[in-house]
Amino acid sequence: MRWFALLLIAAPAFSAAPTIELKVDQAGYSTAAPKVGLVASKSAAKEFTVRRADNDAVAFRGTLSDAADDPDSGDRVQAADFTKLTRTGKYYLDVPGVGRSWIFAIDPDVYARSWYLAMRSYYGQRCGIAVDLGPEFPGYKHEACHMEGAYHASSGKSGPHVSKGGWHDAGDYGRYVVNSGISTGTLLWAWEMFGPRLRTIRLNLPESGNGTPDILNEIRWNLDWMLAMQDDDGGVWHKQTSERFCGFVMPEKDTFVSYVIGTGKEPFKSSCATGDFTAVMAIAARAFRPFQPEFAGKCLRAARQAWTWLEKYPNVTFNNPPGVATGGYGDGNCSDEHLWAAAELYRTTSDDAYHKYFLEHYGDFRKSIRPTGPQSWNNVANLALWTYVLGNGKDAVAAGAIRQDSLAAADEIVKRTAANPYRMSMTSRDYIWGSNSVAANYGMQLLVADALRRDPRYVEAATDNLHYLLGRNAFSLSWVTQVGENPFRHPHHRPSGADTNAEPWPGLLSGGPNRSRQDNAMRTKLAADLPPAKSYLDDQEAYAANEVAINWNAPLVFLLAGALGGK
Ligand code: G3I
Ligand code: 9MR
Ligand code: ZN
Repeated sequence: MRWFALLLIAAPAFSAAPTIELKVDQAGYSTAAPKVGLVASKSAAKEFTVRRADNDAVAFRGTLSDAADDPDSGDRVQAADFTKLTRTGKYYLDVPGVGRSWIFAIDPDVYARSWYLAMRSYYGQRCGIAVDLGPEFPGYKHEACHMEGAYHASSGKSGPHVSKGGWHDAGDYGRYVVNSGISTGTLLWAWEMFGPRLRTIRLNLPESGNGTPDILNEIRWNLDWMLAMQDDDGGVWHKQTSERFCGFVMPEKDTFVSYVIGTGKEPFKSSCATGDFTAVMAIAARAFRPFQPEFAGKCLRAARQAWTWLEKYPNVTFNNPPGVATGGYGDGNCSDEHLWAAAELYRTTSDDAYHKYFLEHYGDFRKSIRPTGPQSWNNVANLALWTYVLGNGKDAVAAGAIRQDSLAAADEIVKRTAANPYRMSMTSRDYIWGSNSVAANYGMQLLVADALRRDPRYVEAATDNLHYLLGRNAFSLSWVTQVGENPFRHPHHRPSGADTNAEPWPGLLSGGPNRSRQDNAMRTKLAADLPPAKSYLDDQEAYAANEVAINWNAPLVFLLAGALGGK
């Protein structure tokens, strides 16, 4: 017995399984950045060590902070600050009496892999082409899908419609212009803001090596589909989906007709879709000009034409027509999309007409730049306002006001983030469907503020939201598939559910906790009275908590781009 007891005492820390009571960013921490892990435990611990993953040697010793109660999770949280540890390597946190954490890295370019996977996930979402993630991910492939489309009666047209590419929206195979709008816009912004460091990153796409940066190659796949959704009169149809969701099959096995769906009455196209389309095509015109000038010209012509339609029909909202049950992305107010269209067109062309529209209307939206509630698929006013200042909008009063609002909101978010025991920017009310994208969009908001006035606090708070998504959360889960040692594994994602691979498709962000429990899995499988941050389960059935979506991945890509090493 005696020798056995001794063995237990002397057992190296690594033999224990990691505990969810310890929370770290499972991708890791940049060498020069603040590095904090969290402890949420009933046992009152005081000391911690950071150990090397390869030999358990102690690399850092520290004292835990006092515990703070977090009402959103119900946890009592202490912080383990090891910012001073700067040696490149792989480590874990060890807290006597609590346990050890999952492994994390310290590295000058610690998010390179995560960025690659998160951005490349769009390639996996491609519709209309055979996809194969290659030798790196054997078995992750699907055949060309949804190659034929048709006009739905609600579109005002009939007959076949050439179905051109695009990305599957989410865990379903629909393609929705409104959601494509903020997703593609956010990715294009990532390019515009962090281009120098993204330019040479190879995503191993069919187009790689064609002289265009791969991030733009991937974005173009969706732009071509969006262009195909524009009618001859300039208006843009709302979505292209089947009439109802198919089962959990691979995309090429989805035999439902892929319809171009409209509003069911004149003018058939919707204003929110057309506004988002205009903005995105205007940005694309700027981004593609140096690489594919002809395509850039096509995007700009399409944007101008869409603008003309929008001026004529500013208030056509979309609701699913009878017989259609796929996603709605219904938004009752398209004036923010209209403003975004004006702002991006002005930034691209400097034309007076767009400027005039912007100046006449931006005042109505100033409250959109606020400390709670960042941009989202149905609220793009922030993007409109920011693009004006980022693009050197000429009116000093407007530009000054927007700058002021942006910095004041960011200051407030920084304060709130520092005061949150989990060190991220979410409020109790932010745990909605797709809440992880709210965290990511706060991060983006902070990085935009940093672009307006450099402030390390903004970058730090933005990165804190990234840490939350990558494991420093109530579940100690990395909410990005195949990133980190303990990622979530059961996304509501048809290819992941239908294929035979053990792990889900890589690089996808989970929707995250949803206090409203808007699906049956959440309603029936979760304990009653969970606090908002804990209203989550890693279950394929739980589409209101565990689906993935292109508009959720996009701010993650933006945030990761901001955290990449390099220029
Ligand atoms: O904004 C309100 C908030 O004020 C309120 O406190 C809260 C209470 O639940 O609700 C918030 O609104 C929610 C809204 O998302 C926020 O954007 C709604 O409840 C919620 O139902 C709505 O969910 C949307 C969902 O479709 C259902 O319509 C998601 O945003 C949207 O991302 C999701 O999109 C689906 C597509 O339709 C189909 N493809 C998959 C995709 C992802 O799940
Ligand atoms: O898979 C669908 C998902 O993409 C949507 O976000 C969600 C809400 O609209 O709906 C999912 O489809 C479910 C449908 O609404 C109800 N029957 C089960 C479907 C999931 O297999
Ligand atoms: Zn498809």
